Amino acid sequence: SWRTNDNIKILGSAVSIGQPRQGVEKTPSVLQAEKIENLIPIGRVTWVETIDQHAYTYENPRAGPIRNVQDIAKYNKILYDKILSHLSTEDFLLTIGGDHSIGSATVSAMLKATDGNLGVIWIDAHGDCNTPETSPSGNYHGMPVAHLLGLLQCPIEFQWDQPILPVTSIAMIGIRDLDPEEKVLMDKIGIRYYTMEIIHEMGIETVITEALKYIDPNGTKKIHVSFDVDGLDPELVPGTGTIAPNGLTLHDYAVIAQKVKLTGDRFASMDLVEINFDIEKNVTLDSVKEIIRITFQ
Ligand code: Z70
Ligand code: MN
Ligand code: MN
Ligand code: MN
Repeated sequence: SWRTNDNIKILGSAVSIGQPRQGVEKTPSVLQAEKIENLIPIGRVTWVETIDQHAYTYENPRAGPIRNVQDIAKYNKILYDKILSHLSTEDFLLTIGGDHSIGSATVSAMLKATDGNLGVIWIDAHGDCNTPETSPSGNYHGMPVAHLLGLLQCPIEFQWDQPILPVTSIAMIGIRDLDPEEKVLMDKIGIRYYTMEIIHEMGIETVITEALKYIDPNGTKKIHVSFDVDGLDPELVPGTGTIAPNGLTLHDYAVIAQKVKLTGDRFASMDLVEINFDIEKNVTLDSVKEIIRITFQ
């Protein structure tokens, strides 16, 4: 099996303020009650803590072109600091959301922890590359990648000296629902993304092999996987806020995970986000459990 000496630290990120639907913030406590840690056969697994958005946020529903921006900024700074304080180099960090707004905090923290020596695989139906100017929704969960790349003008609360992610350090897989201006921006900056169409053409194994080579040409970086479950097909994950048909299969994810795990202890961290059991529980929970098994077996 894979990396038996490492400690797996699970951090719950009970946050929904990056998008409009309630429910996604309950996922860490549901998965803790389900004892998903028992599905992880390697290392010593601990639930470190769950960071509740309500403990840190204040009423400020619409402050400018990013909804809840002050609240998200405050929450993400706390998450970023907690990751850096809890994480040691021997740990694997699994952050369970919550919506994908947390992705800018987790990746920033990993960039800081690795001195920038980090490659990111972003599994998603969406590009998450909107800026306030291109976003049709104003929802920050559609913006964390743009933020990581330094493309967002953010209020001072959102600027705490986060490192910027070079555009060549991220590859996106499963993409099939881009907003028109978001796509223009993504193509302009040349971010690497593999659409479902391309995946069907190339095959998932070639895609993940090429993606890893692209973000980490010398095979020396730590690898972070940010997994938005809407990257999977909605038949597998009906319990998510923004459904996009014709997604990845669990077998596709197994191939991705297999290649990522071949990096050994350089595979350092993962986000699991946008799971909303208020929308659907049975099928979605089965798929989430399968994701955990595939990742850690
Ligand atoms: C759209 C927006 C989105 C989910 C990201 C959707 C964003 N592009 N939705 N992840 N689940 O509002 O920016
Ligand atoms: Mn998405
Ligand atoms: Mn996303
Ligand atoms: Mn397919």
